Amino acid sequence: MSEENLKRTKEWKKIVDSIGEKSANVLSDVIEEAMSQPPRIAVIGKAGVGKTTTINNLFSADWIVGDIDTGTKYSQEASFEILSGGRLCVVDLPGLGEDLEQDEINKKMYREILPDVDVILYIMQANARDLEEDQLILRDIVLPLLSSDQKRLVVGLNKVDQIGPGGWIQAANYPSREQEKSIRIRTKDISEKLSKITHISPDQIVYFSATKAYRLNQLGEALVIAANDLGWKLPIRPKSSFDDASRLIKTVVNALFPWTKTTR
Ligand SMILES: Nc1nc2c(ncn2[C@@H]2O[C@H](COP(=O)(O)OP(=O)(O)OP(=O)(O)O)[C@@H](O)[C@H]2O)c(=O)[nH]1
Ligand SMILES: [Mg+2]
Repeated sequence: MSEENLKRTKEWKKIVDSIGEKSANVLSDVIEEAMSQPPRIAVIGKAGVGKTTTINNLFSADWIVGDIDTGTKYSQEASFEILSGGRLCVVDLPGLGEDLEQDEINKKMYREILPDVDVILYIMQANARDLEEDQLILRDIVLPLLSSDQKRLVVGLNKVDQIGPGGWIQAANYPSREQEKSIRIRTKDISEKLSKITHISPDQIVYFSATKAYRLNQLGEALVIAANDLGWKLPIRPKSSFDDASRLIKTVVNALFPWTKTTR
């Protein structure tokens, strides 16, 4: 809403009556300035977990991905329009755990950048067995930077398409029933282990696959909710790419793969 329109509302009159016109104008300037700066999200995690791929597929970006070695060497930042309206500023950071010397540089970068962002998206691999390093990074680096503000954290459990038993159904671009069951069991186990070291709610932990664009909608939604909690700057939630499919395609997909209905 423009400042001009705001000043025509009943609410504006109420504010002026209660705090006076001068204070109300200061308040409106502060709100306008805050609204003009989109919420900032930093994406962090161990090397190669899919941080850049997630940003590329969530926001239609085109940043370099590391298929065989380090993908992101320096921090990169851009602002993206989100489907439902509003903008988000995203900072992609290099991953940890690849090289001792480089880790020190990257940890310093994390400590400099993370206190200034609204939301931290910590990505880890749901298909990996070893959680210890992620737990240590969360406990020793991320949580101290969040202090009491753990609502600023979203944990993304990526690469669920690689979890078995069960496999990915290419035609439906969806996990088979068996794989979906494995995904639920595995991600529940990870969430329980994470909740021992963080006090974040289950809604802040989202499993997904960046390359398959599976549950990216849920991830986007968790980010918007986390940003709104602090920034209240985004109008509504992101929508799913499935929302854009034709009625016929939706009917066919829902008939063939009925279990996908509730989670799309
Ligand atoms: N199977 C599968 N592979 C994925 C997924 N997401 C990312 N990858 C692959 O993981 C590799 C690393 O992806 P990146 O996006 O570069 O990972 P990153 O965390 O940004 O890596 P660094 O910047 O080097 O820390 C690439 O080969 C991606 O294609 C996923 O959901 N499923
Ligand atoms: Mg990267």
